[in-house]
This record gives sequence, structure tokens and C-alpha cells, in this order.
Amino acid sequence: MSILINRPELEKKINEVAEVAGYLWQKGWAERNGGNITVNLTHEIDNEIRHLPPISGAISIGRTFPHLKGCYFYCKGANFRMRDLARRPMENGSIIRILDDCSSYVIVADQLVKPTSELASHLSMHNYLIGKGSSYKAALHTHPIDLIAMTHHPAFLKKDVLTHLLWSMIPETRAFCPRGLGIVPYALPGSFELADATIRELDEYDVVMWEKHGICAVGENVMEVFDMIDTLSKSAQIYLTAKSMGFEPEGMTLAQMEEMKKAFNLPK
Ligand code: 2HA
Ligand code: ZN
Repeated sequence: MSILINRPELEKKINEVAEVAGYLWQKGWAERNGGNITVNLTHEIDNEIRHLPPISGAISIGRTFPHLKGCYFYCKGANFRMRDLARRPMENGSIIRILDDCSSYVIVADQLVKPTSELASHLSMHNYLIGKGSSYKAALHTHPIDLIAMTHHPAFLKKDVLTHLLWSMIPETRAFCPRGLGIVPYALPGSFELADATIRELDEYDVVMWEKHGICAVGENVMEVFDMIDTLSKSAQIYLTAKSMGFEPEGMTLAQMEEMKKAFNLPK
């Protein structure tokens, strides 16, 4: 029996993950097992769940996350497909609990589904967020075609070049992605090197591009995180459409950008 039965709050969180997983597939950003989602569910976990026997033994993560002791996460399963997760989230992902050693976890429910290959990056991000007192609960990694294409051009990898370009394509992008976009140079998928470089960027940004691989973002909930990536992708599409029509898009002027910043009281 699913752990979600008679737990409407938990079910709502998981359904939100499933809804976003469906959008990622529809967008063409989630080929095969591409991308991953994790959500910190610690606040939704009741005493009964806390006392359930785990369905796996302890699995080592290979690193210690001091702020994650006893935390619960929903994680997409490694090698499982977003398009399947969209319909059956508890068969294509699982809920894990970080053990008291802060460096291993057990699977709690519903099935023996091993978490995402990017667990190192995801847990590093959650650990970082809790450590700085953030209320963010969701982390999402996906493969948006337009934004990844832009990371194949060295000029776009320089600090804040992509941020300013994408902000200037349509006013919404600066309003809904106000901290801009960090850049992480290419690193092996699933590696601690990628995880470390990602959390260094989170100091300044909520969204980080992984060069020639994908995008990774954090926020209050998974829908908000999806919206940020979707907005950035819209800007990228406007840029690429203008280029394919044979001209360099003008972009909003600096004065128009400043006006937006003041009107919406934006941080940068
Ligand atoms: O989970 O996207 O980066 C599959 C990936 C790895
Ligand atoms: Zn990936």
C-alpha cells in the first residue's frame, strides 16, 4: 500500500512533482532517464512514517551532509523516466531518509527504487540551503535544448553574459528569475566536482547552467523552480528565433531594465 494513502499533504507534494515531470517530458527536456527532481519532505513526515521499518539497508552516499541528519526526500529514481514518473511517481521514485551518520540513507517508501544518479549534487544543494536557513525545498535538474545549445558558445559562459542577454529578451524573465543564471564549467555527470561547483554558484544564483549538459535550479517548491527554467527557456527561444530570422535581437535597453528593477524591487 502506498505511503500516500490518507496523507493528503504528502500526496499533494508528490502530485506536484508528477505534474512537473509531465511538463519536462512535453517540453522535450527529458529524453530517456534525463533529469532529476528531489524535494525535502521532512515537514510532511508524520510519526507513523518515522517508525516504519526501512525497505532497504543503509546505502552510503560517499560524503557527509551535516545539515541533512534525519531529513526525508522524495527522489526520482536512477534510470527511471520522467514520462513514467508523471503518471506513477511512487513507482519511478522513492522517499529516502538520511541516517544519523549524515553520510548514508535508507529507502523508506514505496518501493526499492534507488535515487537519481545526481544524488550528490541534489543533497549538496539541500545541505547548503538548510545550512544557510533557506526555506527552499525543491531541486530540479533538466535538459532544456535551447539553453544547453547556448552553453556551447564560449562567449555565453562568461559571468552574467547569459543572464543579461536572457533578461533583456522579455521583461518577465528578470521579474521571475531575479537572481539570474550561474555557470558551472563542464564536469562529469553525477560527480562531487559537479556538486561542489554547483553549490558555489548557489551563493549568488537560484539557477545554474551546467555547461553542455543541462540546468539545475532550486526554490520553494518544484512548480516555482519549473517556472523559472521555463521563463529562461522562453527568453532563449526568442533570442534563437530572432537569430534564425537573420538578425541580432535588440534586447531591452539598459534604461528599460533599470525601470523593471525598480518597479519590481528586484535584488540585482
Ligand atoms: O538523471 O540527467 O545528469 C540523468 C541525468 C544525469
Ligand atoms: Zn543530466
